[in-house]
Amino acid sequence: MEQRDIQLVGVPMDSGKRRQGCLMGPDAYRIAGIVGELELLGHRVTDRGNLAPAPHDPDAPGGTIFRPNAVIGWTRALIDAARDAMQAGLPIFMGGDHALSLGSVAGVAAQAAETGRPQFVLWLDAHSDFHTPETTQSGNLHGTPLAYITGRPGFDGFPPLPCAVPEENICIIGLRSVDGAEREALTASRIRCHDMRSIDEHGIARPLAAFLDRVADAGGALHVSLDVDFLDPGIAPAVGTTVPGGATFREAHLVMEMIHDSGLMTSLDLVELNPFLDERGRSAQMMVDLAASALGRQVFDRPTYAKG
Ligand code: 6HN
Ligand code: MN
Ligand code: MN
Ligand code: MN
Repeated sequence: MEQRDIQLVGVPMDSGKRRQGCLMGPDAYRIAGIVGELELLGHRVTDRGNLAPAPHDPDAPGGTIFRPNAVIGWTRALIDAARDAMQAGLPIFMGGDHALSLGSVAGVAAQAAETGRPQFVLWLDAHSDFHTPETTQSGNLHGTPLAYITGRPGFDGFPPLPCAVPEENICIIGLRSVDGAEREALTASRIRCHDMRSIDEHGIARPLAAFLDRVADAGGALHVSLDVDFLDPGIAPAVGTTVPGGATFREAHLVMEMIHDSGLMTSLDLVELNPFLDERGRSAQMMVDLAASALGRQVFDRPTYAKG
């Protein structure tokens, strides 16, 4: 198995939504043993510690958008941190809420462009996170990263996007909660969407395999953004935006195992874990196990068993 230089980037970001707690995420992943689990697989692991937002104007209380300036500061810091970490190996962004992906994806895409590789994004989420600051009803910017990284307008004051990700290079799997304005924009876009109804009918492997084939054919870099609420709340309760009917234990692991087998993943977000809502650390552990599966952990890796 290929040994990777894994770069852990802690992002204790909580400004993407009103319900607080995601800032404890990076430490929860550390306590759940993410370093040791990845080292067990033969990888070199560097924990780069926790990031801080770049200096930014204070946010006025009230306002329709929650803490826009803090999110701008985080996005600025993340774009630089992501480019840096990409040069050193395979970054894992340990969130923090999903607003961190404005910066993580913008940064890795800029780095890929410099090396001449097209950027692809696999979005594993109950939500499409395709609002702009103009269409969001909640005012929570964790619902906007896919709009920012595809270059949709409305992100005034945010760092200019170094390199937009083409819509046709994005695949969302796990959808079951999409707002009206997002639905309209998604339908008009070239983003590939696979909702839970279609996963129920056709399985999760086929759409994923088709997407991975496209990444491979294009010689692309693959960023995977894993939102805790992709998973069914019964197996991962530690998230503020649970939606029933999510991915099962095996569906989620199969996705990560197929990603590993493809050898295509170049960066990973682990987002939306709110340890305050967890039950004895099980959601944190599940996310660490999924990261390990994407990096080579096998369900069954003893060929001697096959002999019966
Ligand atoms: N997430 N569409 C809802 C909103 O508030 O805009 C939910 C967003 C969830 C965000 O999944 O990271
Ligand atoms: Mn999300
Ligand atoms: Mn979500
Ligand atoms: Mn697809």
